[in-house]
This record gives sequence, C-alpha cells and structure tokens, in this order.
Amino acid sequence: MIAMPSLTTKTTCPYCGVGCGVLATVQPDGSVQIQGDPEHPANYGRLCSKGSALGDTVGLEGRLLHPEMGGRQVGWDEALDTIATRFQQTIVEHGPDSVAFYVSGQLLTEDYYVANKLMKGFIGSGNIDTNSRLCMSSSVAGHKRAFGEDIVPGCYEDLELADLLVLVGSNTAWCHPVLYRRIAKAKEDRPGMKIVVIDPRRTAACELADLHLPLKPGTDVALFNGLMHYLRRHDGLDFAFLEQHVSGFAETLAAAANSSPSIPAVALACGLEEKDVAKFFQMFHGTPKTVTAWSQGVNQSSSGTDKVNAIINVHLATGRVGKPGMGPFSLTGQPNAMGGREVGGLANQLAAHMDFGNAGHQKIVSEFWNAPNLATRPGLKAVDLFQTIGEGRIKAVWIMATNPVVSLPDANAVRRALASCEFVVVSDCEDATDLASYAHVRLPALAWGEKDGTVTNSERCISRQRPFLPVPGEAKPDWWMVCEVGKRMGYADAFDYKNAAAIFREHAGLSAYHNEGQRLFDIGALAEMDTDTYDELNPTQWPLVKDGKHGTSRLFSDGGFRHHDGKARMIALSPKPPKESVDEDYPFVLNTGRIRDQWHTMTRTGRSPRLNRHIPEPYAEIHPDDAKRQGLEPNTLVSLESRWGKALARVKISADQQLGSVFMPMHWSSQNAQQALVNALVNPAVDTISGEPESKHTPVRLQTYHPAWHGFLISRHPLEVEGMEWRVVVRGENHWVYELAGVTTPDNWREWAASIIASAGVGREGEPEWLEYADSSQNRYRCAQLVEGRLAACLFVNRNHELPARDWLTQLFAEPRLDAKARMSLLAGRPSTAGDDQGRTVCACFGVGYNTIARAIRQQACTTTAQIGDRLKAGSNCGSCIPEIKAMLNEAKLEEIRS
Ligand SMILES: Nc1nc2c(c(=O)[nH]1)N[C@H]1C(S)=C(S)[C@@H](COP(=O)(O)OP(=O)(O)OC[C@H]3O[C@@H](n4cnc5c(=O)[nH]c(N)nc54)[C@H](O)[C@@H]3O)O[C@H]1N2
Ligand SMILES: Nc1nc2c(c(=O)[nH]1)N[C@H]1C(S)=C(S)[C@@H](COP(=O)(O)OP(=O)(O)OC[C@H]3O[C@@H](n4cnc5c(=O)[nH]c(N)nc54)[C@H](O)[C@@H]3O)O[C@H]1N2
Ligand code: SF4
Ligand SMILES: [Mo]
Repeated sequence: MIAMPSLTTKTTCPYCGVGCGVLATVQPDGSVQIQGDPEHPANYGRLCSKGSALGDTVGLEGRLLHPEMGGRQVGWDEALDTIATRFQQTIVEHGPDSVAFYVSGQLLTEDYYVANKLMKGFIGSGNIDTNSRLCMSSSVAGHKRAFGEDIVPGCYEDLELADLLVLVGSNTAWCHPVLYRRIAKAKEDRPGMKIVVIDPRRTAACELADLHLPLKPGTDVALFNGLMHYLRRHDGLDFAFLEQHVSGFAETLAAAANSSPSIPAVALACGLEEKDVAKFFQMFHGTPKTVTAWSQGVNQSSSGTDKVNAIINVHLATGRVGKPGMGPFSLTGQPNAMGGREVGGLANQLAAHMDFGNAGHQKIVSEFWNAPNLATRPGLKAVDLFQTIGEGRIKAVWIMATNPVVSLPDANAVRRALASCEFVVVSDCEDATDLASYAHVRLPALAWGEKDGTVTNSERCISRQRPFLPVPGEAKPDWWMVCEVGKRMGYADAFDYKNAAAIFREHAGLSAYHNEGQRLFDIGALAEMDTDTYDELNPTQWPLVKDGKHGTSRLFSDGGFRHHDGKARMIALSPKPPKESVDEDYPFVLNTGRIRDQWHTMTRTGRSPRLNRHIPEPYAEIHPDDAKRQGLEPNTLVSLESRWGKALARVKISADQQLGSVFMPMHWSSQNAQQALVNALVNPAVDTISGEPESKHTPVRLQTYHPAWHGFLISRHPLEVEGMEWRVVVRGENHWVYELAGVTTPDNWREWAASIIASAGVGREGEPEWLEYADSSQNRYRCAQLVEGRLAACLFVNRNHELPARDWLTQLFAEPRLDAKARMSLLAGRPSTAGDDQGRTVCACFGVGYNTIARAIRQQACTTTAQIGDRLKAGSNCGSCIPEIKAMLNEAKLEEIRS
C-alpha cells in the first residue's frame, strides 16, 4: 500500500470566541492531529486544553447521519418537503408569527445569514432568535445604547498593552484560556501591568490578579457608578473628550453621585472592603491605559445592559476608548457569536447591523434581498419565544445547533413547551441529545472538520473553518438545509447558492449596500472575491470597506460614534437588585457557569476521555461556613431546590465561594447525568432591555441528600444503568465510569451487576470470572468481572460516599491481565504501592494528576510552575492548568485527594 501524504488544513477552533487558528492533519490511521496555527493572530500557535483535544471529538460514533421523521430514517426529499409543507400550512392558517427558528452562535456565518434571510425576508416574521440571547444580547444592547451600533472598539492586543486590565464577571482563565495565557505572558514581560478581577467567586482567573473584588452578586452597577463619582471628585474626567464626543454626561454623573456617593457606601452596597474599593478606584483613576473586559457575570443579569453601560460610561468619561491598551471589551462566548450579530440573527435586529423601525434600513434590506414581504417588527426573544410555544401560539419551530432543553432557564417549562408543540425540527450533528426526543423531524448536520464557512471572533476577526474530513453518511451543511426548505417554500431564486462562498459574497455585499459610511459593519472589500480567494482567505478584521486592503483593529479612537449627532451616550443608571431575591425559604444565591474542560452540553467535549478527567461529576460548590451550617460534608450529595425545580449535585466545599452563594456548572444534561440539570433550577427572569436571562442569580435552598447506598461501576463497554437516583456517566480511555447512588438496595449486588453487564452483551467475549468482597456489617460490597484474565467491569458500593479512588482503578483497564497481586489490590480498591494513585487530572495534555503534583510540591520541594513543568511536564503545553498548579503551590496544607 502506498502511504498517503498527510495534508494539513488551516481551520478555526469551534469552541470559544477567542477564535484560535488550528492546523488539522489527518493521519494515515484516520486519526486527526491538532496543532495551534502559528500564523493566526488570535493564538499565534497556542491552543488550550479543549482545542488541543479536538482530535478526540471527530469520530463518527454517536453521530446523526441520516434524516429522520418520528424515529424512522427517511430520504432528504421527504424530510425537506415535510418541513416546507408544514411551515407553509402553519403560516397560511395562523400567519407568519406562528412559526419560528431558534439558532445558534455555533452556526457559521453563511448558515446564519440564510436562516435570517428566510425568516425575516421571506416568511416575513421576526421570529428568529438565537442562543446568543442567553449570552451576548446585553452587550449588544449596551453597545447600541452607548455607541449607536453594536461595536467592540478594541482588539486582543489591547489586553496585552494595557497597564491595568479589569476582568468583570469573566473567568477568562477557563473560558478564554488562550487569551488568558497571552495576558499572563504580557504581565510576565511587564510586571508593572496590574490586573483586577471582579467576580463574586475567587476563580482561576485570580491567578494573575493584583486585586480581587468578590462583590455581592448583581451589584456591578453600584460599583461602577461609584467609580464614576470618584473620577469626578478626583479630577479624573477627560472633559475635552466628553465635550466633543459624548452626551448624557450630566445626568449620568448625577445618577452616579446619587446611588454611590462615597467609598463606604459602595463598599456596603457591594459587600466589599472599603480599602479594596478605594484601591480599585485609585488604580483605575491613575492608569490611562486601562482595558475593562467582561463576559457572562455582566451579561447574564436582569440588569445586564445597565452593567455593560456602567462599564462603558467610565471609559467614555475618561476618553479611554479604541486607543492602544484602552477600552471597554466584551468577550464573546461562542465561536461565531460575532458573526451572528453581523447577519442580524437576534430577533430584534434586521441584518448587517440594520434595525427594525428604521425605514431606510427596511428599504435597503428588502431591496437587496428582493423581499417585498420583509418583517417589519422584531420577533420574540428566546425566553418569550419558548413561552409562546408553550402557549400554543407558535406552532412550528426549527432549532439549529443549540440545545434549549438544557441551556434555557426553567428548562422543565421549555421541555413541556416543546412536548406540546405541533411541529419541531432539530438539526444537530449528534444522535443522542436531550432535545432529540422532542423532534418530529431530525436533520443530520455536518460537524466541525466537515463544514465549510466563516466565523468571527471577539476582536471582529473573520476566519475560515475549512473541511478536512469526508462528508459522513447523508449529513449536510446547515445552510444547504435552510436553502432547500426556502426553495420548497417557493423562494427558489432567493436561495439558489452554489456554495458557502456565494452566500458569504452576498452577506458582504449587503453590508456595503447603500452604506456610505452609515454602518461600521462594512466588509464590502470581500463582496466580490471569487471562490478560490474565499477558500484562501486569511484572518481579516472588519471593517474592511470596498477597495480597502487591511482590516481595522480599533474603532472610535477619535470619536465618530454612530448616534445621529456623532456622539456616544453616557447612560444614567440606578442599581437594581436581581429580580428574584433570596428569602427564608430560598436563602442561597445559585450562580452557574463553566468549567475548564467541558463545552456547554458536553456533546463534543464529553467524547474526550482526557477532558472528562478534569472534573468528572457535576458539583455544587459552597463556602465552608455555609456547609457547616447546612450539615454538608465534602463529596456527599446535596439536593438543591428553587421555585422552578430541583437538582442533585456532589458537594464541593471551598472558601473560593462567598457566604450565601452556591456555584454549579451548566454542562450536565440528562444524557450524562440524572437530576443534575442546572437549568431546571434557574429562574426565567430576564433583562427588560436585552431579554437576556439572569443565569447567575436564582434563590435556592440546600439540603443534605442521604441515599441508601453510594457506588460506582466501571465497565469496559458502555452500559444501560437505570433505576437509581444518581447516575453520572463519564467516558474514559478504554472504559466508562458510572457514578451511582440509590434509595432502594438490590437484593443481590452481584446478580444486579451481572444483569447490567449482560444486557450490554459483554459475556460473549468469553467465560466471565468474578472476584467478590462483601462486608455486610458495613454494607460494603465490591466485585469485579474478568474475562480471560482481563478486567471487564467492577462495582464498588458503600453505605456512605466514601469509596476508593476511581482514577487508579481505571488504570487497571489498560492491563492485558490482572495477576494475583493486582486482583488483591483491585478488591482493596487501592494500589499496593503507595504513589500509584495520581488523583484527578489537573493537566489534561499530559494526564498529570493532582496527587502527583502534590507529591512533587511536598517531596521534591517544587515552588514554581516552571519546576513542575520540568519535572512532570504538567502545564508545559497549553498552560490551561497553570492557574490550578499555582493555586496548589500557594496552598499551605496540601493534602492528597481521593478521586
Ligand atoms: N471551558 C469552557 N469555555 C467556554 C465555554 C464553555 O462552555 N466551556 N463557553 C463559551 C461561552 S458560549 C461563553 S458565553 C463564555 C463565558 O465565559 P465566562 O463569562 O467567563 O464564564 P461563566 O463561567 O459563565 O461566568 C463568568 C463569571 O461570572 C461570575 N459572576 C456571577 N455573578 C456575577 C455578578 O453579579 N457580577 C460579576 N462581576 N460576576 C459574576 C461567575 O462567578 C463566573 O465566574 O465562555 C466560553 N468559553
Ligand atoms: N444556567 C446557565 N445556562 C446557560 C449559561 C450559563 O452560564 N448558565 N450560558 C448560556 C450561554 S452563554 C450559552 S452560549 C448557551 C449554550 O447552550 P447550547 O447552545 O444549548 O449548548 P451546546 O451544547 O453548545 O449546543 C449546541 C448543539 O448543537 C450541536 N452542534 C454543534 N455544531 C453544530 C453544527 O454545526 N450544526 C448543527 N446543526 N448542530 C451543531 C451540538 O451537538 C449541540 O447539541 O447556554 C446558555 N445557558
Ligand atoms: S481558547 Fe481554546 S477553546 Fe477558545 S478558541 Fe482557543 S483553543 Fe479553542
Ligand atoms: Mo455563550
């Protein structure tokens, strides 16, 4: 056989809004090697733990590969005809507002563009909204209020050039890790650079912080109003800039003085130390080169838009906008959050940064699209949209590249709404998702590595996602599905595109159409490029107007804001408390967010064994004093209840939490955990301006949860493990771990285990051999099944949560045979040689565990992350784990953990 040369494709990471360039090389064995693209301006060769593990996620196992209707495989024609007919009928009977699309910042710009065009241009309804509503919409609204257009004025380099970087509600170390490493490098090179983190929790982003302000949840406006008033009193305002470029200034100052008259008043409102507030204000005042970057701790709030404007206000007041090392900077979440905003994917936008309610814009879009039926008013925003589905007024919905039954607040209500909906279409790459069972028609989408188009990152940089894998099964690009339905609904001319490049050209053309400098989003220079040029397109920042040669890094450095008077607006703000407040019944604030190695609902990162090892189980993190008061012990289970629903989680106790707060990650769905759906708890309150849900603030109560037994089952093959109260599935390298707890105890554990294993058809490999250990006085039970001397499965059960370390046991699955000594250790649940249990993974790239690092710190006297890197390699590749290693180095009493 002739070896095929390995071809390397330049593409873009499909995860976060940093938008890193990736080099993907398909190896002769079919695996995919992933490297950072040294030429990409977002990452210059770096990748984080998730990006580095992309090769683990591209397999075809578990993919949806054929269209389906009612669980039956159908041809594309049948599926597409059905969708077109059902939408058409619904529109004829109930009007265009009786149908909707719910789309995603994980679509490519080309997909997004045609979905928006079909709904707003041809169906004639504004009812297309996107998961960016849950993510960026407060920033969009804040930018529009302040600047007159949804513009991020700066670029990544500004975060490196700043002398002061303020991170507000952003766990950048875990959520934008490559950008965070760039910041870390800048600080290392210029130790004078200062970093302030404003977050109720002490997060991994605090690794670099000179000051952490653990403010009371939801009090950001009071803090930034306080800063505004302080700047005024300390002669910190840039009057020349204000006079020339800003309006609304007097009212804003008055409101700030009113709400936050003094440092003690701010400290009290925000639950902070006066000296810390003073220090922050002094730092901001004294440092012209300041960037304030934020993400979901700001956006996902019932006062999210006000929080955004409170931040922009102080930058306008000091003239620190759009200059090197200065500016307000909204970090986008998804790979194409920015592209979605360009095409107008939110229900309240039109397209290409044009607005409903502006007759001129309305005319431009309808003329360009040749769409006489263009929607004339905004559609419903995500939370309202699903409520309207629940009320039966929206009767047909098409959901693309998002998982609303997991990610929307009050997720059980969303489930009920979809269950009652007459016609639900779902396009996804995955077969099994929580959403799948609600679909009448399912469409198989191309996944990363197969699809072809563009995304735009947080700094307005457009990059290509290029295919390097063959099209699997009958999967198709999302844009193709939308266009086929459009054609079948009678709009053949408007949706007749040969390829993604043709759609992109049109998108670029619309941005420039009758623009004449009216809208900053203008990529006219790309409107006429041919398909080869598109294929070779290098990362390009917008704006890039016709005949322009280079993109634009910074905007508004000399004013030129987009309101009619050319001025920016400062917004007078009075702080508002979160919509739902804690009380005697629900005394804790539930805060939710992300962990380092999982992406959203885990449909992709959950496929990667090394990513699953960082934090394998859903948890609720709580302060030690609160835990004591509630009688919660580490690693037990806790039941959480809000006015909207219930969930269970593993207890994690840490002083990183503030009193009265509990944090839960958002990632686990019913696919991989039972009863750990965080959005079952989360309240559906939204910001009245942006419609963004308050995902960071729900009153809850906590209760210890005592099942009759705790246990775990590890198996070489995936199993169906049902019928208990707690079940979490964790995919490993050559095994699956099932974390379990139940209220009813099986009569015979071995029979119970055997029947579960048998149902997976494992016995056929050979005669199973059982090892068993039972201690009925303690209710402890352990057994293992071996097939031809090789470990096939093991079960460990205990009355309480104290169980052996999983990480060490899973290593036994790599052994071809277990000898007598290994069998003894197996049932004992611990290695016969101390030091073999490396604990949960900290470094995903090299699989280095917590205990291994702890031993290096204690026994080999390592004191720096560089030494740990030299000895163990940990932290020496992507660097995503450096904040955790630093935290370990700073910990006075480092104890090994049992994981
Ligand atoms: N590993 C990983 N990375 C991701 C993602 C992922 O799923 N996994 N998703 C991507 C997406 S789509 C997004 S949107 C981004 C999100 O990125 P981030 O916004 O950084 O992530 P979150 O964890 O949602 O929330 C950020 C912080 O807000 C804090 N917070 C809560 N309430 C308040 C408050 O009232 N005020 C302030 N100042 N802070 C508060 C929380 O404690 C939390 O630490 O991450 C992107 N990157
Ligand atoms: N409680 C709480 N809830 C939150 C948040 C929070 O912080 N707390 N954060 C919110 C935020 S910021 C976000 S962005 C959302 C994210 O929430 P979701 O968008 O619901 O989460 P994902 O898991 O990214 O869903 C993407 C789905 O699309 C599929 N998919 C991936 N690529 C493609 C593609 O190219 N085409 C198609 N058709 N399908 C594809 C995936 O398999 C997956 O099923 O969650 C929000 N929900
Ligand atoms: S920081 Fe990580 S997840 Fe984000 S784009 Fe870069 S490699 Fe992907
Ligand atoms: Mo997001």
